[in-house]
Amino acid sequence: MGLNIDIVTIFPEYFGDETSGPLRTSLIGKAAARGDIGFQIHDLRRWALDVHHTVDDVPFGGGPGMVMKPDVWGAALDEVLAADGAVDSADAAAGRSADSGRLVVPTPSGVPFTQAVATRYAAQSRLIFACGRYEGIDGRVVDHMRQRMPVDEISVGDYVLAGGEAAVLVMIEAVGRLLPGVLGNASSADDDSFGGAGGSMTGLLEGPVYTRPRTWRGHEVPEILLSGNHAAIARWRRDMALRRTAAHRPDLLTALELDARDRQVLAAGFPVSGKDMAH
Ligand code: 6GU
Repeated sequence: MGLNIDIVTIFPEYFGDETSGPLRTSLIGKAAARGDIGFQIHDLRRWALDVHHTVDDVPFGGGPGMVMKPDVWGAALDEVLAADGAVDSADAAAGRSADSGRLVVPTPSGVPFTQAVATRYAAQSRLIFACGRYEGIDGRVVDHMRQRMPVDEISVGDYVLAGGEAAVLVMIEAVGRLLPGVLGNASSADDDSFGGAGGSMTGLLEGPVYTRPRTWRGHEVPEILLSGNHAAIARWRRDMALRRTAAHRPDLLTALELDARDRQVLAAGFPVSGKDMAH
């Protein structure tokens, strides 16, 4: 019951403390307060045994930057894995401990993090995130850990971050909102961009949304949204989603089953209501 998350990092302060910071804020913070998700942050330098708490060294073969030491990471992961994942109070009362879970290594050379990966992670009982910095972690650490447990090397996008910490927060937010009881409106996950199993918007980017007032700085809310015709509104929303997907992410269209109406909407051109973001 619940998801137990361990994070090993040289910047534990990045993740805040027991009462404040990104893991105690908003939906994730409430889930943590309820015990639906638990966090244990570990400072990698605890396992660096020299006086300078060294965690990195020069790369074999030469080249720029530094590589994180396998002995330090090995000791850290051995100890974190040997401890049970933090268990919520219901688990503790029932004598349940978390299983060894999955090791997730954020890296720009990983496989892409997608909504499907987030959904798989939300069904786990334990995730251990190993945050690399510098040029990365000695490759033997992942090779060794793969012999002991499932290991995922994951990228959150085609750009390079200075370390895995921000990527871990991205993944936790995507996973956390999928946990039972976390999302305020259970159906809103299905309507999201990339959301939902089988809704009319599956695989599409979401179109624009509107609230009051009906007129703002001369811009009107689309008339159809005021019509009360729910079928027509659903069709309009799909049309807008199709156009936005074609404009922003044409690569996603190839995976969709388009009907005749969909094709007609797309042939009519690309104007995306709500104005384009990129200039
Ligand atoms: Cl997961 N880590 C780092 N350092 N850079 C990234 C990334 C992860 N995903 C994209 N860029």
